[in-house]
Amino acid sequence: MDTKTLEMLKRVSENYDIKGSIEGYSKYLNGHINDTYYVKFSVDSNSPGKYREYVFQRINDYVFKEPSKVMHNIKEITRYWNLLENKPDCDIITFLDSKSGENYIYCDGSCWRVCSYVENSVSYETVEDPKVLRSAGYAFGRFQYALSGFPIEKLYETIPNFHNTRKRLDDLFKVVTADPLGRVKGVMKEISFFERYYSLASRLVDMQNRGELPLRVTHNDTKYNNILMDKDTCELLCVIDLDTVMPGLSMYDFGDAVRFAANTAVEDETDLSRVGLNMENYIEFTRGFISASKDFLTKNELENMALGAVVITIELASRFLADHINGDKYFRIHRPNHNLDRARCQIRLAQDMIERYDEMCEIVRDVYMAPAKKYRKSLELAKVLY
Ligand code: GN1
Ligand code: MG
Repeated sequence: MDTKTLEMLKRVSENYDIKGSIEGYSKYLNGHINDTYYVKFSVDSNSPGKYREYVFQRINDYVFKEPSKVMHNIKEITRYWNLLENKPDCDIITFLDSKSGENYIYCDGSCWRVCSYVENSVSYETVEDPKVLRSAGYAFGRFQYALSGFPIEKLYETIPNFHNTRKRLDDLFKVVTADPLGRVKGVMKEISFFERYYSLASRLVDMQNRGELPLRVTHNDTKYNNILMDKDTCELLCVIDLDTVMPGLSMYDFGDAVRFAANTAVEDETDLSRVGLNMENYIEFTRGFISASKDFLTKNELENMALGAVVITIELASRFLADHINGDKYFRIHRPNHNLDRARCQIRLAQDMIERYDEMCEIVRDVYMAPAKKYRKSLELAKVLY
């Protein structure tokens, strides 16, 4: 154990009513933004088997300029969630109150929060069983449904224009012009992709600006690994990573999940021949998500779900590429050119989605138009996995 980290975690823990002393910790490596630690406390030195497990997280304030607003959003939706009459069959992560009663603290100038480790839980990076992905789709659909009555004006837009894809592409073109590290010459082909698909990528923002799509409370980071499941039964336990819960479009949550979980390869795959849309995964996710949300979504939202997947994939590709050109300031990298690899992978995936777009739309339509019996069956199947 590194003593500096240990001391820091200790100082954080002193702000909470946590008993015992730190027995060990490990760092999670999968997030691109925050620093996350699993921390184990032995409760009583006389009975070594007794311990409590927590997750400590330092919020990245380069990305989240006002962490207290992030935590405000989380507090508000958690309160609402806990008062729901019809409890959703999947939970959301709850942060502990500090000694001063807030769901976060400041330590050494950084904002931290702590939650109990969810026992026997696991989160997956890749989809082993598409049926479990259906269950994940159900969880994210239920998330939106459960929060559909939440007074949206209570939420801050913690990262302004987070999914304003038109602006994301404009920002990319600006950094291309600035070219602070001379990296642009190596990515001309990639840049032309964004020029070509600029208007396609802007379509949802334009529809939103014309008032054709309602704002919802959205999760905005619906990666498969943001769902905790029971290690043994794959039962849904809870939705995590509530940092970007904000007003948004329903299609972004659908689309981002598809982007991550229905890729035939990982997010940063360098062998682009392995990258593409996994249609079986897409179908299963669609079934789960739509079965949980179809009753409250508008026809226009349902009709544009597949577009959400295309748009969000192009958008993330542009964000990775912009960060590469800008010197990797936003997304944590684990190797040189990592953000470029990520961007190329997302571009390849978006190209594949564009080619198969009609089929993607057909599938969504088939699922939401399915006669009640068939629809109920798909819902039941999703529930069997609980
Ligand atoms: C970031 O850190 P992580 O993995 O939870 C990013 C998302 C991206 C994602 C890509 C606040 O999320 O928007 O989709 O990486 N979060 C933020 O893997 O920008
Ligand atoms: Mg996140």
